[in-house]
Parts: sequence; structure tokens; C-alpha cells
Amino acid sequence: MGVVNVTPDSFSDGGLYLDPEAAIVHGRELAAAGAAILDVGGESTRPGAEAVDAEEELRRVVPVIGGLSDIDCDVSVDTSKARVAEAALDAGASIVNDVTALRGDPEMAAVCAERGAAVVLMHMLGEPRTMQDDPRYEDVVAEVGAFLAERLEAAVAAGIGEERIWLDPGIGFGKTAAHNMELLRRLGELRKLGRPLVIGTSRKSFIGRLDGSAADERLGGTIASSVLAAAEGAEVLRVHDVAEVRQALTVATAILG
Ligand code: HH2
Repeated sequence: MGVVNVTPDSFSDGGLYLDPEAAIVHGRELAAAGAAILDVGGESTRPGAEAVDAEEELRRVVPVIGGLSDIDCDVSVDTSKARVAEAALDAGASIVNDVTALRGDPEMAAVCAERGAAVVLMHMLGEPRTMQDDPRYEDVVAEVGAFLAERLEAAVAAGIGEERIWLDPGIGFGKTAAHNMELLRRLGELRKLGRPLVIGTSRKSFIGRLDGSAADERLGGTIASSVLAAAEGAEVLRVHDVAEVRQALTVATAILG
């Protein structure tokens, strides 16, 4: 899953693709590099980010999704607003990637159910503005797993077909570096939830915590964590650097079979 951030303030590529034409060109490059899904987002969820209103988010993502509708790639919309999801599905998206796991907007579950969209349900402790203020868990893997099981059940109860639901432990969303690494190390335990796992480690700050690297210097850490996540059973890797991660996966798969 290649990331297309149509935002001025995303933590690693904010402002690069705010212009719709630049975002469309970037999306096409990621598709050519081997992305199976393009994840188009108009609101940064980085720690401390301010919320964006629906009008502005629509203005950012709808033209980009429309401009990518002819390519041979599924398109997901990274949003927690039902209005944005609905317009994105109209414009050609088929997946809703909701970092609030359908808790952010009371209409979201119904929109996804009625439209037959696939849905990514992600774990987040708290909300982006405050989520990194001293997050605590007794057992991070057990608590994230219980949350995802509960959200999966709620989504199915709302009419979303279980076969269309993917689950994501939300690396970096209300977690310390130690929590993130424990989740990645024990990712296999979340496979018992029975749904495909999505993992987003790309350029995230836990990599920088280990070696002091800035967001644009974290490709090696992104590749290491993505390949290990795939080996633990992650089926979707949400990354900015599609060509490099794709190559790493090709080699890892060739070695391991
Ligand atoms: N991470 C980010 C955004 N959306 N969605 C899922 N399902 N999983 C993730 O790990 C995830 C996500 C944060 O990364 P990015 O989009 O690059 O940054 P920003 O939120 O600052 O735009």
C-alpha cells in the first residue's frame, strides 16, 4: 500500500503533494513501482496534528482519487469522516482506511456497509493531538488484540461483511517505541483474529528513537520492520517507499520461499 499524502503537514512528506497534479503523478509512480493499493489521505494524523474540516479534506482528496481512477490499483481513502469516505468512494476508491476504527464519525460504519467498501480498522490509544502523552499498557499485544476484536465485531454488527475487514495495530498511534517493537515482535499473535493484518511502520519515529535518524533518513528501518512484519504474517504494508520495500520483499520471499 503506497502512501499519497495530500497534506501540508504530514510528518515525512508534508507539502510535497498538496497540489493535486503532483499527488496524481506521485500515485502513478507508486503504482508503477509495484503498489497494489494507493492510500490517499488529506489529513495528517501525526502526533500533535490539528484536525482538518471535511470541506478542506474533500477538496484535497477527491480530485486526486478521481485522477487515479483509471490505473490498475485499488485506491483507499485515509479518513475518519463519513462525508469524505462517501465522496471518495464516488470518485473511485474501494477501501476506507479509518485510523479511528469507525469510532470517529457515527455515520462511518453505515456508509461503509451500504457502499460495500473494504475497511481497515486501526488501533489508536486516545487521539492524535494527545496520543503520545505517556501511553501505558499492561500487555500491549493483548490490549490491542482485544480492541481489534471488539471493533471487528462492531463493524460486522453494522453490516460490513467480515471478509472485507482488515485490521491494523496502529504502529505509533499512542505507543512508545518499546510498545511498537513489542507489537512487531509478537505480530503473529494477532493472526488469531482471523483477518488480514495491515502494518504501517514507514519512516515512523520509533526508528529515529533507535538511531537518531530524521524522518527522511529512515528507509533502512522502514525496510527492516516491514520485512519482519511480513514474515510475521502482515499482508499489507503501508509505505512511502514502494520500490525499495517491494524489492526487499521480493528478495526475502525468494530466500524464505
Ligand atoms: N499511519 C499513518 C496514517 N495512516 N493508516 C493505517 N491503517 N496504518 C498506519 O500505520 C497509518 C495510517 C501515519 O503516516 P503518514 O500518513 O505518513 O503521516 P501523517 O499522518 O502525518 O500524514
